[in-house]
Amino acid sequence: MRAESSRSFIATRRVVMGFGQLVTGPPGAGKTTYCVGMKHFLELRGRRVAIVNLDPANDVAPYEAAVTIEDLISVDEVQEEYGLGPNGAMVYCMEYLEKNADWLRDALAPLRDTHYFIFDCPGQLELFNVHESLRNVIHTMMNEWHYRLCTVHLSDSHLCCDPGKYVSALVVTLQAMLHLETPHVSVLSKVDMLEKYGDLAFNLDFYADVMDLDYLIEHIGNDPKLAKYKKLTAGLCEVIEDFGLVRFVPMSIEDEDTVSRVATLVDKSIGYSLGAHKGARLGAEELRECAERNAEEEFDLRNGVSPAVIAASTNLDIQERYAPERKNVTGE
Ligand SMILES: Nc1nc2c(ncn2[C@@H]2O[C@H](COP(=O)(O)OP(=O)(O)OP(=O)(O)O)[C@@H](O)[C@H]2O)c(=O)[nH]1
Ligand SMILES: [Mg+2]
Repeated sequence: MRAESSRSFIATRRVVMGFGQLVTGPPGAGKTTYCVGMKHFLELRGRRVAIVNLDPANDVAPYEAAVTIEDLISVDEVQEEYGLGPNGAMVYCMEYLEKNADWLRDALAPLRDTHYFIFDCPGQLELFNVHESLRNVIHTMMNEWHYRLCTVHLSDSHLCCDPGKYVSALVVTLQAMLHLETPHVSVLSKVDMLEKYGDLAFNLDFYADVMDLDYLIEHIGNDPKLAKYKKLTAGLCEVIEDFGLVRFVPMSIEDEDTVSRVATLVDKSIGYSLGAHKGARLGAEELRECAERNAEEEFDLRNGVSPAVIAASTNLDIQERYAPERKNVTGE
């Protein structure tokens, strides 16, 4: 009798899960390009991937979306019907999506058991930093529909070339992490362009690891054009350091190693490696075996080297490939 009731308890807990990434970031950060590149990367490794377009202004997307918000609402229609500007219309579209979240649930349902989702999100900052609708839809997906989602937040690496812009990228990224409350991988996109973008004051790992920001404040203080922002920058840097949450993974979509690094971090953050879609239906014993196997494989791959050391050496590799060496944080 007891065995039967515990079996039925386990049965009710085994729900079909969906897995995926929400791709966010400011306009032009490379979100749509990333969706196409990551789909290609994962498909070559045998994963079935569906891109979901959640950007109602994405009229010439370079992919065939499995699901697109344009079947529900489009920015052009809203602008025309309600006389709104592009920003207001986008906010309206997200509120409409929230009110019609069932549409999204039904559109994803036929694919969730077989496909991994990549959600191409709009670039309007307030939608993932302040406004509630997109966040509420994401939370409904995670908490009610049992999706495991990781936000991949892109910031264009050209922002590293200007200390003020870099600090603003840190603030926007932190704000998105705190607002969306999902597992989060922050990416510095387009690192292949670093050399063309101009001079970096410090090595790439300084920007990627968000090292001691006092050096950045000092650097701003030494520049007559930026000196007046020193106090403001110091205040913002203090907030960022107090939270201690923001780190970036440098990535170029054409560089397989860097894309692989992002994919691995995302998989770990949502437990995808634990038997993929089947993970939701594995028993406790199978899950334990799966986790042990993953840990062993990871240990072999790292050959006993700590993740922090691996990350630092990878950043140096990327720097060598795409940007001439700069000062280290001590300015030498
Ligand atoms: N060199 C280089 N260019 C890139 C990379 N990723 C994206 N781009 C380019 O950056 C530009 C903007 O990319 P999109 O993917 O349209 O950016 P987005 O974030 O989707 O833009 P919105 O949807 O307008 O917010 C395009 O010209 C891309 O080709 C990259 O890794 N390297
Ligand atoms: Mg786009």
